[in-house]
Amino acid sequence: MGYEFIIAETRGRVGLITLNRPKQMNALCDALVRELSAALDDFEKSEAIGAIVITGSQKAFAAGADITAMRDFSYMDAYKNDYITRDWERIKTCRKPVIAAVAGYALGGGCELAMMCDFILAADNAQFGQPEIKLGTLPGAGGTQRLPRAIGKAKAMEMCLTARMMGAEEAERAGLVARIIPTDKLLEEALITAEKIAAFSLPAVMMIKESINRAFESGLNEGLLFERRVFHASFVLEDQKEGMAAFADKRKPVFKHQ
Ligand code: DAK
Repeated sequence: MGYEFIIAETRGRVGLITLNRPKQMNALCDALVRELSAALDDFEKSEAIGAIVITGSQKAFAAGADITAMRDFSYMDAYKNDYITRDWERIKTCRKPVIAAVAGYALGGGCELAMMCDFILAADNAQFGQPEIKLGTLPGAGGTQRLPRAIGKAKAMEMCLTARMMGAEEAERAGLVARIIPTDKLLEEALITAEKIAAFSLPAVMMIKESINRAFESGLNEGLLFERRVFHASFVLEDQKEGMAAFADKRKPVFKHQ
């Protein structure tokens, strides 16, 4: 898999995508986002992959969209070309679980990219922020919508209006990240977590992801109804029969991901 701005590799049943523009702090140029989208396509298609990790370097997950690339855009450049959007949306539509393993800066589009993943594991040096206000613009890839849902209105307003960065401890307290991990252990721990998920029944994992995502897009009753229907549907899975039989037989289940 030859890419210029990312490295895509597999580790067991995990697809690992490393953002790789070190000189620009992994700033998200159009080509990088296109490659990210292509790598997600490949992992999504592959029967051998059950979970995906997106990471950066120890210094920067991603310092946002590439400012030098977009500084001279006209409205029509951005609008007609649907700037970054098509490939950007690919992260949201991924049906397999995606973990963001964030060390260093996750700013602007970098923070928005992390928030589009299913959950964030943060290194103890992680710094999250939406500093677009300093550039005379605003978060444009979900920041004004996902950040308040994750950490509440007060903190989201303060961060977006002042460009204040949030460290890992505050981010964990506020609910933005699932867990903090020492920086030098981040990738190892993210891969262990992803491998654990990937070992479970893939369709059951996908059903859980889909159901939890409904919690953000529907009222409680609609969400509960969706969950009930998916739960009932899970009885069609061979893996459900295997999982419950294995529990009764006091042995480890062997999932076939079907
Ligand atoms: N773009 C381009 N280059 C960047 C960059 C960025 N976002 N961030 C860092 N760099 C480059 C720097 O220019 C510098 O390059 P050289 O001067 O060495 O050539 C190199 O990376 C190292 O950066 P620094 O010298 O500044 O390093 P420091 O450690 O002093 O500071 C920093 C690190 C991350 C705090 C600082 O570089 C910084 O503040 N960077 C800008 C952060 C920022 O403002 N990010 C928000 C960008 S706006 C959308 C999708 C996405 C977006 C919008 C829409 N759609 C789907 C529609 C996203 C928008 C944004 O993210």
